[in-house]
Order: sequence, then C-alpha cells, then structure tokens
Amino acid sequence: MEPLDIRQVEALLTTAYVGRSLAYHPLTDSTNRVAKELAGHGAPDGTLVIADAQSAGRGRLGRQWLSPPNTNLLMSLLFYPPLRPDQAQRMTMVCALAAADSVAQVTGLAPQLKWPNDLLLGGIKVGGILTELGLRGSELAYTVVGIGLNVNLAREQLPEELRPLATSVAQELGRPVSREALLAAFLQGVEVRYDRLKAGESPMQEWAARLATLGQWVQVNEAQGAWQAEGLAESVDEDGALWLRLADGERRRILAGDVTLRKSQPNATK
Ligand code: BT5
Repeated sequence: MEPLDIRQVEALLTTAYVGRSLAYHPLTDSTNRVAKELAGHGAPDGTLVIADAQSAGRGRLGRQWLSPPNTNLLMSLLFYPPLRPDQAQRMTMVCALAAADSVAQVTGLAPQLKWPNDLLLGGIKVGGILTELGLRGSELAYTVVGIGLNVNLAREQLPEELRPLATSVAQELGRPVSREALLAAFLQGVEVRYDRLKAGESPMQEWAARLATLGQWVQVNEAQGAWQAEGLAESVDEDGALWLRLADGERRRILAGDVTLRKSQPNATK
C-alpha cells in the first residue's frame, strides 16, 4: 500500500477552510494527541491532522485503535465551535454524518451509524470516532474529533479476536478505494455541516435518522461500568445522549457507554 498522496488530496479539496491547514505524519502516536497539542498553539479552525500509522491509536475509555500502515484513514479535526461543553457531541454528529456520506458518495455503499460513535457497513464496525474536549474554565475551548475509518483493510490484517467485529470499505465493496477521494469528500461534508452548525442549525435530527440503534432492543453498558441494562433505544437528544426505555417502563438517559444490539426483543416495553 502506498502512503497517502497529500498533493492529490490538496488538488481534490474544495473546502474553504476545513482541512486547509493540514499536518501529515507517516507515523505518529495518536492524531488526537497531536491535534490537542496544536490547539494549544492556536492552530486554525478546521485543522486536519492525518497519519498513515499510529503507534498509540486511541479508542474511547482507554481502548486501542489498530490499523496497519498506509491502509486506512486515521485523522483528527480541530474545531473551535460556538457550543457549550455539553453540546460538543454535535461535532461528533457532524463528522459521523460526513464520514458516512463520503463513503456513500465515493462507493455507493450505505453506511449506518451506531450510538454513540461507530460507523457500520453491513452491520459491522467500519469506523469509530473519539471526540475530546478542551475546556477554558467552564467554557468549551476546542473540540478534537478523531476518526478511524477502515478503507483498504483486509480483515486478516487485524488480530484474530477483532476480525469478526471489523470490516472495511474495500472489504464490503470488493475492490480498493481511493483514500484521497474519500478524504476530500469527507472534508467537504464536514465543512457544509459545520457551517450550518455555526449558523445555529443542529445536526441532531439528521444524525438520529441515520442511527441503526434507534427502535432496537439493546444492552447498554454505561461508560464507568457502573450500570448495565437492557431496553428499547427510544431516542437521542441534542447532547447526543441516548434515552433507553427499560422493561419496567422507566426511562434512562445515557450520556456515554456501549451498546450491543440484542437479537431477541422481549415484548416487555410497556
Ligand atoms: C472508537 O473507540 O471507535 C474510536 C476510535 C477512534 C480512532 C481514531 S484514529 C485517529 C484518531 N487518533 C486516535 O488516537 N484515535 C482516533 P471505541 O468505541 O472505544 O472502540 C475501540 C474498539 O474498537 C477496540 O477496543 C477494538 O475492539 C475495536 N477496534 C480497534 N481497532 C479497530 C479497527 N481498525 N476496526 C474496527 N474495530 C476496531
């Protein structure tokens, strides 16, 4: 696999500012860490950090993100959105929608989203998002949205235990895909939605409509591992929280956690 062709990306790019400030690394520890460091140096809104390999790619809750070199998209976008900290998940929504659309646009495949931060193809994880916040006092100073998208990965390149849980765009399509074209389409989609957000529009309705999770009977493990339950994934709200209807009828709001779709849906939602 060839390294990312940054010149080609720049030639394809149609954005005004998203991705125009671009830091490419053949190898770094984590693009999210680099983007946070750049935030401290006043890097512009929409700065893109992109790597062909990461030595310490991060998932949520201390988990790892794995990717063979020169194969996938590993990137972080730095934003200074006009949002409160509790609204910062809207940037996750913006990027998740743009990522799903870029895959659809370039390949014709139809990715779905899974609460809170997964991209799925054929029901299997093809990408994940890790959003991190920087605070100034009680205000949101910046948001870093890290995206790992499996583009040309063959499942055999992952450790055995991950193979049943992961797929890639190429795997689903049956042929390799231009990472440069996907990236340019993604950045364009981000800019359109970020501009709308800055104009006061929330991406929540569009995000909710794309969530495979809603209307499903799911098992939820809350982020701190303190709570686990099954219920109907009823809705999401403007902050990206999931509202779960438990078997006894109680509603719970879950801000962060992991969701597993249950095959059987007990008839006990009322
Ligand atoms: C995520 O976490 O899905 C967020 C992943 C974000 C990665 C990007 S890469 C660029 C940027 N820089 C970073 O350092 N991170 C971001 P989570 O929901 O916690 O899922 C992590 C879990 O997904 C792992 O524990 C594995 O089970 C699984 N996993 C790891 N690598 C994978 C891959 N390539 N494809 C599918 N699943 C994977």
